[in-house]
Amino acid sequence: MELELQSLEREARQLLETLSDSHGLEEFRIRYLGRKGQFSTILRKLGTVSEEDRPRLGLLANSLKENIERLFTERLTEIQSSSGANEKSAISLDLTLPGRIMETGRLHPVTQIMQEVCAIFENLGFSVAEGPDVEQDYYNFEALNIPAHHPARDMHDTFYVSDSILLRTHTSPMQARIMETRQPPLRVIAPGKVYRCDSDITHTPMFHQVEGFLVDKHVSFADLKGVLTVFTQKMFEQELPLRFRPSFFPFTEPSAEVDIACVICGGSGCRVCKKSGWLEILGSGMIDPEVFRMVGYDPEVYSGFAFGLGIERIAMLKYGIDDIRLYYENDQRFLSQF
Ligand code: 2NM
Repeated sequence: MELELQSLEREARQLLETLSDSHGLEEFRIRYLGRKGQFSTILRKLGTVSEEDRPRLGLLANSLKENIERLFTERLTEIQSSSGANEKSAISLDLTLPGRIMETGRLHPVTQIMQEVCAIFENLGFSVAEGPDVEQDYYNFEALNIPAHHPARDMHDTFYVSDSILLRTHTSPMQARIMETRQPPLRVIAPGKVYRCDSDITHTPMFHQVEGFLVDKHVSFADLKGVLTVFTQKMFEQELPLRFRPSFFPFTEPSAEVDIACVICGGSGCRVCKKSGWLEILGSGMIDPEVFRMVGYDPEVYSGFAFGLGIERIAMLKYGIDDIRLYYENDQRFLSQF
C-alpha cells in the first residue's frame, strides 16, 4: 500500500505538469482528489490493513494527498491568471476605435518671437552672443555707466545674490563683456532672460530682452534709425511710421525711446495705444563716450549705437495679448494659439 500511494502521488504530480487548461484540471480533480477519486479509494482501504500499520499509512496517505491538492491549487491559479490576462487584452484591442492623435509640440510664443528678432538682426549682419544670467555687479551696472545712486540699482528692482553678484536686470552686461574683449567694428545682439523684482499685469519678475549694439568709425544716429526702421518693418510685416522720443539711459547719449504707429488702430487712437496712436517698442541711443572709456575704446575714434527691446512686449503687440502673465501660466489653451 505504501508503494501504491507513492506511485499514485508521482503519477498525479507528473500529469499535473502537463495540464494547461481549466477543463483538463477539472478532470484531474475528479480523478484524483474527488470523493470517488483515487486517493479517497486508497484511504477507504485503510480499514483492511493491520492496526499496527494503520496510523503510519493514514498519515502518509493524507500528507501525499495534501501535497497534490496544494500543487493542484497552484496550477489552477496559474492557468486562471494567464487566461484572464489574455481575455483582457483581447477586449482592449478594439480595431474599430479611431487612432489617438499624436500632438506635435511647438515653441513657446516668447521663444518664437525671440528667434524671429534674432533672425532679422542676423540678416543685417549682427552676430548673437549669450552670457550668464547670474552676473557681476560690475558688468550689470558699473561698466555701463550706472553710478551707485542710480534708481536702477534700487534693491526693489534688482535680485542680489550677494553684495557683488546679482541676477542681470538687462542683457547689456554682455555688450560690456564683448567690448572689453574685442575691437571694433562690431555688430552684436545679446538675447536672453533678465530679472527684476516687479510683478503686475505688465511686469513679470523674469522676462526676455534682446539688446544690440554696433560700433565702428563714423556711426551716426541715422544708422540707428535705418537699422530700427528695417527691424520694425520686418517684425510687424508692414511699413510703419517710427517716432523717436528723447529719453535718458545712463549708457547712451543722446537716448531715444522708439514708438511705432499703433498696429491695432493704425494711429487713430484706441484702448491699446491709450488713444495716443503710438506704441512704445524699444529704447535706444548713441553709446555714451563714458562706456567706451570704461572698455578702453577711444571715443574720439569710435562711435556706436545701442538698443534694447522686451520680447514679451513685442509679442503682446504683435498678437494683441493684454496680460503678460498669460505667457507663464502654462495654459495649453493659450499657448497652442501660437
Ligand atoms: C537699451 C536702451 C539703450 C544698451 C546699451 C548697451 C551698451 F552696452 F552697448 F552700452 N547695450 N544696450 C541699451 C541702450 C539698451 O535698452 C532699453
